[in-house]
Amino acid sequence: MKFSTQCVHAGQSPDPETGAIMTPIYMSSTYVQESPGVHKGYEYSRTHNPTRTALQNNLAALEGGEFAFAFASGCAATASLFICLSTGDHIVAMDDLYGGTRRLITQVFGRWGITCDFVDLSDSKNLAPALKPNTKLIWIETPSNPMLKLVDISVISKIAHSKNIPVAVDNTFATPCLQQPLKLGADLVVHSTTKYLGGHSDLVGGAIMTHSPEWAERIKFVSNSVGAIPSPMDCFLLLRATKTLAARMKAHCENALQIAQFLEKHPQVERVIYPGLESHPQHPLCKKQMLAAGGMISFVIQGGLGAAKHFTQSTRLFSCAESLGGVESLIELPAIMTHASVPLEARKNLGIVDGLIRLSVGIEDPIDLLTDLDNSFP
Ligand code: P1T
Repeated sequence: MKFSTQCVHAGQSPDPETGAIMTPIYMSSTYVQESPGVHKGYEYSRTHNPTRTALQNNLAALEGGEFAFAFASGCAATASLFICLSTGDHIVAMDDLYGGTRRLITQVFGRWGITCDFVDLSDSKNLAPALKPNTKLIWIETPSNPMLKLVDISVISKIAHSKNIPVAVDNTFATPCLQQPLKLGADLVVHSTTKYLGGHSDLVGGAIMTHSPEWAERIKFVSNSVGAIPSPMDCFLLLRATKTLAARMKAHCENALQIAQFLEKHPQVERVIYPGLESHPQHPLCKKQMLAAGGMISFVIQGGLGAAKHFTQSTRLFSCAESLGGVESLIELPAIMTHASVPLEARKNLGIVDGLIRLSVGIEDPIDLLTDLDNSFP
């Protein structure tokens, strides 16, 4: 099956009882057993739920993995993976990351004796010198949040695997529509399904996909033990949303490319960061690794924080809000919003300056979006 067909059908079949074409929302915490221990595969909804099962089968198919596990948020998925590590283990993580992921690593798992080096893995040569005898996980975001740096997943996976270290890729920005890390050699894929997979800014969720039975066992155990699972209602909403993922991503990518080209020519813009532009330092990797460059753009406006705030408050269609990946366009300032928890020194090194503006380009008409941006410059 091709990707867009999988989006609509994978993991789902009409309800055998009624023929309902949409997977029912099984709002049930428990399941009646025929006799003690004899059941239909469902005992208790922290462990299994039929709506979640359908969603997980759909998500596994989209990422080309054997297994998928749905979580209550992207952070819950990330934390459930890090919980599989032990005190004394070391992580090598991409230096540019969602601020909440960095906070989780340093301020939560740091207290448990798990250490991490944040390394610029957009240059694969930086990986080998960062590895330690106790390195147990490589954590990548590509494109990264918010600087949209790319990491060569297959090269990093080869280096990591030569030392038996697993590679996890947060594929939230690209989605499996544009890039399938498991097929490129990664061991684990993590998503904030709140974003493009959910697509409508109406749910918070996360997921982990893998083709490794060993990792699947570990994650299943943690998911059941910790219980950071999504509700059946959220599973339904997400399953409904992934049906249109391919169609939505096409519109996001087409709109974003036009907007990036417009911003690049604008005299009041200092710098545009979009992997689909030839000016992006890793444009060749984008063409090799991704089907299209995605719906996220970062740019630096002339005039620093004052100008950035003014711009963000002037747009009419782009709403000022955290998050991304919904059908509606959003605008935000990473330095004081999504990445405020990143230490100032790290923000400076990464280029998260006060004038950096991040756009999540929606699927509205591109003419309207371009007009909105054009009208918002002072
Ligand atoms: O918000 P949550 O569903 O818990 O997902 C966390 C997360 C994980 N990975 C990436 C790449 C993310 O961007 C996020 C959340 N990001 C935002 C809320 C944001 O505005 O960047």
